[in-house]
Amino acid sequence: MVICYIGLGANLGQPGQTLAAALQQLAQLPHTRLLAQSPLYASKPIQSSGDDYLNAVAAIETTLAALALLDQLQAIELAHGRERPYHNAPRTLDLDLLLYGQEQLASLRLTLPHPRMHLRAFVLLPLLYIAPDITLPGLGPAAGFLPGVADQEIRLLS
Ligand code: ROI
Repeated sequence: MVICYIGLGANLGQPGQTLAAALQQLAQLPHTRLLAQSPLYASKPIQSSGDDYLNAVAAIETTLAALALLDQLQAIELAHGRERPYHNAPRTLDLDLLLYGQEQLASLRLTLPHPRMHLRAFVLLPLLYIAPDITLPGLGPAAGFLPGVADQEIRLLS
């Protein structure tokens, strides 16, 4: 069993409904259990334009291999009409594999930990909500990166 963290984001369509559905789909993945889900956060697009994003982070426990999990995440994105017309385009659903246990990996398809997760308030805040003491393999405690994202606009939705 490996504990993994998944980042969820959406800013097209019905982001609230989409994230709720995606969390259910994560809970129903084969060989996987949903351990925790953060509340929803609203944030201004980073390196992009368009409507505000809704973001959340989920913790799962799985026996799926990392790439098999990535395949499952991409299938859920596609089921929600995810298109990739251009880099960082607005999206109906983005599922990022942030952490796969303690794995450190840099391959064409997958980099672990997610290479930009420690630079983004929309990942760090929901992650720290469900895992306040978490350490990012190779990088150190996630909380140590909060000062670096303090200028990014984000708010917790109740
Ligand atoms: N910005 C915000 N606020 N939330 C996201 O989920 C998000 N995802 C992305 C980019 C385009 C980098 N910006 C984002 O992929």
